[in-house]
Amino acid sequence: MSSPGSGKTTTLLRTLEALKDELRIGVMEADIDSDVDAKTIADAGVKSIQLHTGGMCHLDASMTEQGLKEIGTKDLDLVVLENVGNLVCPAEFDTGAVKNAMILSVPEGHDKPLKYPLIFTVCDAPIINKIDVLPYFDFDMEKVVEYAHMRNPKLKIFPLSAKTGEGVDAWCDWLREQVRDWNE
Ligand SMILES: Nc1nc2c(ncn2[C@@H]2O[C@H](COP(=O)(O)OP(=O)(O)OP(=O)(O)O)[C@@H](O)[C@H]2O)c(=O)[nH]1
Ligand SMILES: [Mg+2]
Repeated sequence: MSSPGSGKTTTLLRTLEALKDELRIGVMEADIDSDVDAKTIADAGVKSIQLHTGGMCHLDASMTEQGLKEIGTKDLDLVVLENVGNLVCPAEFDTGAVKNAMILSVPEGHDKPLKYPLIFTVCDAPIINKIDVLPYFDFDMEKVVEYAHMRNPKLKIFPLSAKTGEGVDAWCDWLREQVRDWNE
């Protein structure tokens, strides 16, 4: 989950690059319209489908269920669902996901956990993306961590750049751990 353009698809591409040789991964891309993101993922050689919400700003569990039937989970270790770009509605609906990650990108500002509390409360792992542009923004990394932990002290926070790859290893380690724990 994240705002439009904070880097869900780009982070996913980096993640797939790191994990696709060890895990069988499928991607379900949700958007109001178009199949741009599903094509981007398919071009990277990963199984993907596009879900359309028909104008709605979020996915719900029944749409996820339909998506899982379409993609077929028999030969997959991990299915990733990219929700519609929005910091509000996706947090209000349970997609049925085992774990939820969200992305806040540096240009959006460090105050977002104060202004959009629910998404930071319901997610397990916030990613702070676009750290390569930190020199150009008044983004306070200590404050964002403090504000996010006010919402949920258990959050594992991953600052990274999907563009340069910095910080992606720690995020992928966490994801690997989640898949291992789930399969045990
Ligand atoms: N500088 C920089 N740009 C990035 C980074 N990650 C993504 N971008 C750029 O941000 C823009 C949006 O990235 P996407 O990955 O399409 O974002 P998204 O969240 O999937 O967008 P929607 O699916 O439309 O909500 C693109 O121009 C990316 O190249 C990053 O770490 N650093
Ligand atoms: Mg996207």
